[in-house]
Amino acid sequence: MRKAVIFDLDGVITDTARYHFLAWKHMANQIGIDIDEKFNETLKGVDRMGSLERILALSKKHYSDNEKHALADQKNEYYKELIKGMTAKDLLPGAASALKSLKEMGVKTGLASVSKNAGTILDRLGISHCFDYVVDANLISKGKPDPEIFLTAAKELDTDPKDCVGVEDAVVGIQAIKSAGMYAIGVGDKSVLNQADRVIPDLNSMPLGEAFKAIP
Ligand code: B16
Ligand code: MG
Repeated sequence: MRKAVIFDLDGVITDTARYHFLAWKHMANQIGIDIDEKFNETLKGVDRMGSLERILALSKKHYSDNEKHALADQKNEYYKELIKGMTAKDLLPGAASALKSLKEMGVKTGLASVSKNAGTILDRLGISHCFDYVVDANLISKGKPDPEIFLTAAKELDTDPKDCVGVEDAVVGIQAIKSAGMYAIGVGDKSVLNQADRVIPDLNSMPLGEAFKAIP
């Protein structure tokens, strides 16, 4: 039986994608770039500086490292304002019950988010205590699709990667889970997350109980 489940945050436990989009759009508009929701899809699971690089690639202007850091800070300040009002109401369907059931089954739980705001968001959602280990994005040197973040979670949970299940909504996240040698559950669209071992619409469909024991 699998011994640990490692969850992504944004798009799996809560939907902060909309807030990231509004904050990036606000920043981009101030330097004469516009982005739409379709473009925002390409930023899912990509870390802060990686997302900024993708946005700046839409412009011909060159930005120095100092300018880039100032723009990233500007986006983050706006994003922090937007997430101020988050509460347990912002948990995605099935998230709270899946975490509770796994605890009752004695399965360890971890969080693998590249967001430097993950700790704050977990506190606002009231679920910090539900995880045995949260990877601090500040300690990770390589973002998804590199497996580093999932391997770090497995190590800290003292569980062999082959005994872990990873849960992700982003293509790069599924790639990271598979490269880590774990079983990958995608949350979202089967045609997009086609590298996952199984795809579910939301955490209400998370395999639990007998279904969890049956995961190969
Ligand atoms: P921050 P996840 C990711 O969270 C988001 O999907 C991505 O859109 C965002 O750019 C990234 O966190 C970094 O977030 O600016 O707060 O550090 O999906 O890995 O939970
Ligand atoms: Mg995500």
